[in-house]
Amino acid sequence: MSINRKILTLDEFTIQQLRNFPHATGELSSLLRDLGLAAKRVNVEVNKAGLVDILGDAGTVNIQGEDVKKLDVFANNQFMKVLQHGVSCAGIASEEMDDFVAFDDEISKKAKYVVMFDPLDGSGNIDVNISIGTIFSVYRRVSERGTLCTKEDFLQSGINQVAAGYMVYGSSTMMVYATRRGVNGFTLDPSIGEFCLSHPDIQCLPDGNIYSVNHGNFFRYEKGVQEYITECQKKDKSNGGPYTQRYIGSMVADVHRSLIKGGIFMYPGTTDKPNGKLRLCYECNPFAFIVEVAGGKATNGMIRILDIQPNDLHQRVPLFIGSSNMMKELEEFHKPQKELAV
Ligand code: AHM
Ligand code: MG
Repeated sequence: MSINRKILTLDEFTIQQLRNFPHATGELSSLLRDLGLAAKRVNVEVNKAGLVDILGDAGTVNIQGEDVKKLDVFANNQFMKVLQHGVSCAGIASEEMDDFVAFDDEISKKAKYVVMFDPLDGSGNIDVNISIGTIFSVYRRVSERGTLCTKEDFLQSGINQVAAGYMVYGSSTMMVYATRRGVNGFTLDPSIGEFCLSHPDIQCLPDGNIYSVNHGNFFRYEKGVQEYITECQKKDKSNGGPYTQRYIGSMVADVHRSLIKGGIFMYPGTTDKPNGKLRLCYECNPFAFIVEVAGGKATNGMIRILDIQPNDLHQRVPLFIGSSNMMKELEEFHKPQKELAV
């Protein structure tokens, strides 16, 4: 049997990247490997989700006598534990938890990075067999190594991200991550249980013809957003339209599609929720970093997402993200009022 040695696994790829930087310590590579491991464990449970529903709901006991945990709690624990046991992470903050966690052991205290994550984004879609995902962000800590990490380590603007990525648990399972050097995508090969490089050097096309937004909220959006959405529908063949509307309701899947095929994803503010729904630190910053490294753009309608200084771990911001020319087009219509700015 011939083995295709041209395909790199995630581990091989991160080690290869490391060789280009003689002074690199390998801490980021080891952290990415840890995240990949947690993702594989979560993937197994996501695939069993339907079965678990038959065997017992969250809060009950399964046939092995173990507690059946809600999948998002399970995912949260997997990512937290794997990072705690690793050597590169001083602490985490998660969309699932009110406050950050500083790892209180000697190895973690010496670690260089902190990680923020949304362990299972789009978890409302689990019951209906629709793609869901994990989103993560890696920052270099600003507190002194050797001590417990602090809130300031987490409340950094997105521009300071060292790496960011996401996993999609979908028709196949993928891990995509970005560093300043580029965005690369890996698909889980279930036969060997490894993420394999399948989408090297992902570029976000400057143009696209898919827009992604919750139309149900249309009458709650600002006028400029409404006008842009209407413009997407009005375009004729001569100017590339009408655009196609796609909205899965799992940000990971919707933005992944925009990244691969070109497109724009929007979660604007509404009259009742002026800052929208999505969290700056767990959802918007990581995707803004990935999409910008790939050549796209991300704003809150006023300023670049990556320039926003977070003041709360769970703060929400409106999000507009995607292909650079579509973002330019949006900006012609959407000139929001200052009072909606962060
Ligand atoms: P969650 O973190 O509670 O899963 O919510 C985030 C999700 C995103 O993945 C998705 O884009 C959005 O919520 C959909 O919200 P809505 O149903 O309001 O359109
Ligand atoms: Mg989420």
